[in-house]
Amino acid sequence: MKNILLTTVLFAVFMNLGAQSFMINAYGRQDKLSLNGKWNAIIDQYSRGENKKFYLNQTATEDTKFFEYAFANSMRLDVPGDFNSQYPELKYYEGDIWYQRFFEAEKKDGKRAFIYFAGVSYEASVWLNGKKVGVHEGGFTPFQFEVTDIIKEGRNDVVVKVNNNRKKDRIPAMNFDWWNYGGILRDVFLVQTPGTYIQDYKVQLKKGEQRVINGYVQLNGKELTQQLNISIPELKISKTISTDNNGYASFEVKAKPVLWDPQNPKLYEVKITTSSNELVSDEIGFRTIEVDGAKIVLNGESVFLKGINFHEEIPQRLGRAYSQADAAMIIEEVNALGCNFIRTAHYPQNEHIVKMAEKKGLMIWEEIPLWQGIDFKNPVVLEKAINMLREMIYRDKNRAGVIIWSVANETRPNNYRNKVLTDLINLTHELDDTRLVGAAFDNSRFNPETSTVLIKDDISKIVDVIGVNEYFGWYAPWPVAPSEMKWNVAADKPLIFTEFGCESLYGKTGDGNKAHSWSEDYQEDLYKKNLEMFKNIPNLCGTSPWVLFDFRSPYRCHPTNQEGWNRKGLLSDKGQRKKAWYIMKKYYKEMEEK
Ligand code: GCB
Repeated sequence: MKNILLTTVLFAVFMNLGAQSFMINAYGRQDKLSLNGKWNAIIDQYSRGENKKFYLNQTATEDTKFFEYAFANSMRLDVPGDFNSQYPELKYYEGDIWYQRFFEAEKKDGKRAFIYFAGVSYEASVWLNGKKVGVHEGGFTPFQFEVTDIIKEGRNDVVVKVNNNRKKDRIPAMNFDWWNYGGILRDVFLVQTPGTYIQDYKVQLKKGEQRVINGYVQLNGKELTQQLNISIPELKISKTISTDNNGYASFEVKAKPVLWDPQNPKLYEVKITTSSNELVSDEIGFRTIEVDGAKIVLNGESVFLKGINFHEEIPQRLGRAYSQADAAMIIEEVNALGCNFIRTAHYPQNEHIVKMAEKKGLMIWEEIPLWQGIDFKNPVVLEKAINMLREMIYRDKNRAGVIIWSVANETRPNNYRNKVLTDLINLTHELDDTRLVGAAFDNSRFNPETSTVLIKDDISKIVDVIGVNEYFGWYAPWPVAPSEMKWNVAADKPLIFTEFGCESLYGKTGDGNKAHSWSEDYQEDLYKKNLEMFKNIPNLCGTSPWVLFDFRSPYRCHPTNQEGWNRKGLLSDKGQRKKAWYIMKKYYKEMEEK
């Protein structure tokens, strides 16, 4: 009975997720129509829209009929973009919002059509011309639905119901320290492909080799056995391969690429062409990343990660970041601090950010939103986490910049959590043996008898890299002088401080010894103390302060110091540099000179 119940539950999850693999690199496709722009929208606070068939977008024609909704003349929302930041009355809104727009399409003989969403938070249900095409759960990864048989020549009508309620079985769950932005957050396209198209590919250095590129191509369609060409013109590589009955072909070529690294983030144009003349192009870098004892080794040389965390948010606009211009603004501030590493906290951020970071020589820690408070007991949650992990790795496996996949942030040991994280770590290694697997822990503890910080957590033993979030001087007082603290946390493997810091209000001066002064002076002093402590940690391989900008969070209620902002930014919400910024800048400059 228990098994039947479990099977039913898991089946329900897969049905719900729609589980259609999206095409990799939609941005690199030849035939795509942007569906960005103004969409009509209806607020549906009590979730009556499905019952009332909003997706049919009807207007009354008979004298005896009427409809209590209409997209025509309704409110308008920009896509991409979160809805919370677009109207004052939506600031705190959590629930259903229905989006609708018309678009003109050309129906092309023999071609397939897909509606592709780069990210909708948190759940999207999609209808085209009145027919339901699917549902996707998870706010930070792409999804697509095939609409070949539904799309019409001329005017088409697409309707999306977006829901951003927080729920116990969602990821993240009921509570999280950032704004619960809902909406069609990222780009939307109609992509048209040949009958058989390139669904997926991987082109990377072979594990442990600097002179061998390998990978695969996966086709989707009826003509699965084809000849494909993979070329990297600058490396004078042009290789023809044949796919098998399942549309799959792997390949391996010798090559002497200039390796991607932060000083020279070299990317090569890679083109994949099928017999039906589909061409997908990408820009791909080649590098190796390994762990050697307690060191992180990039292209054979040990590297120190000079990092920073940020949310996918433009604080000056009080909303989510979604465009290339937004990515440029954030990455420019990362560069100004002298970083070579970012942690895209706490979820996969949009591809503009990931690609721009890679182009600017930043190594990336990418994470699924398994953030505190997760209901690990519920098997449905494990299935959702697996799906999010698969989608993140699937989307970004060709990005040389991504060096670490992280499975969680701040989860406390118990049997259920240990089982879920173990499954996720094993799966990550299985899906990608060329990158490192990490997680961020907040359960290291100071032992006063030995003046040593230790961790007791079985999961810390099975990650490749351990991330520690430590808030001495803020959530916990300094137990002894920072220079007297010893660290023995996973001493045999690389340790990164994935978070440290404290709040300060830009422009506030005050007592550098008092946390409740909320002053830049206190924050500056806390940073100095941390840097002092870092000197005595032999396995320290990187630091990533929390956080680049002040960011919006309903957690943060102090009426004058916070006003709905987490104030741990090195930059204020207006982008002004706080005193601690200069401390970190100097530290990273010194690390560069070492
Ligand atoms: C943490 C969390 C981060 C929070 C931060 C804070 O440990 O990982 O998401 O925003 O602390 O400011 O408390």
